[in-house]
Amino acid sequence: MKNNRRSLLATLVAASFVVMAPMSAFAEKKIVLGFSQIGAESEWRTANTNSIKETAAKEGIDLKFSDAQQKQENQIKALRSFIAQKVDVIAFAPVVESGWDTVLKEIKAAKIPVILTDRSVDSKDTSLYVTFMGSDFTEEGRKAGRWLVEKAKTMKGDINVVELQGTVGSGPAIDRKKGFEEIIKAEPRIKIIRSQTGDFTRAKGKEVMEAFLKAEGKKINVLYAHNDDMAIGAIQAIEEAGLKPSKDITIISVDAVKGAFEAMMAGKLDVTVECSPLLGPQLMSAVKDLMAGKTLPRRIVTVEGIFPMEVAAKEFPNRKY
Ligand code: GYE
Repeated sequence: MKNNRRSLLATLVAASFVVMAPMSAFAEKKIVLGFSQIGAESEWRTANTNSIKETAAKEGIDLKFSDAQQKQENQIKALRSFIAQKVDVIAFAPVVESGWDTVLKEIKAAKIPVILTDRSVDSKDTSLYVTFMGSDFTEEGRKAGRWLVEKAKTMKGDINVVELQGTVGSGPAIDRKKGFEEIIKAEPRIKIIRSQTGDFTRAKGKEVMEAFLKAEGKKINVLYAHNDDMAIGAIQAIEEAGLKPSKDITIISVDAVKGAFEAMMAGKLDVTVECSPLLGPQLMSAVKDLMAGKTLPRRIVTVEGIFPMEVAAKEFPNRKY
């Protein structure tokens, strides 16, 4: 009898293990994050993708990563597939600002929280997303403008600027233009004589700079590029036209990727405004906070600086992207 009881107890304990095992596996269920990336148009974007993938792996978050190849329609498709997969959280870097309301409403109806990273949307209904984390692009434009207004003190006569804009309709292109224009107004000698998109890529930056040089030639004193990749492409065009970057044309850009530091150390780029792509850690911690029921701040701004050519060699070893 005693033995029987013992074996019954043993059976019960064993059975409870069988029941417990899948339960504990359930308790450890990974957070599933759907992330829609813009593409791989620049050094910045590659560093951003790596930061997100590496941090998700480190934090044990199950990342469903989708690359939209610079197309909004691909991003919308990816977002809809995240709804179908019932992910826990959706994050994305919207390629342009407009045209997201319909899909954002679908996500809201599915009760999935949305985090905007890097770029924002222009939706009037701000309840469609929880937070926007990323840089202040207007301030980046202002920093570029302030550097030029200061530099103008050492320059004579009219200062003709050509501008390479980022992707049409994107937050950074709109705001970097706005911030720059706001500041250069203070110095009437500074004039933007041509402004066109180079789509944030080296190839397009080079192509458009060639066209600027054909049309304006030696009249060009300054190039303001909305990112380093376009500036690097343009440097090639300037050299191929027989001119000297930085000496004949002052060059200002944004991002502060390693390629820009190399160009500064070679004396070909004058200054780059920092824009950090290393958003992985703050994104993953926001995802975890959300899942733990915490409230996130509506706006999380990345802190960043500006690097002129003179400090490039000293700063280069510290650069992480
Ligand atoms: O400056 C550019 C990239 O959205 C801040 O996108 C980002 C921009 C970055 O392609 O290099």
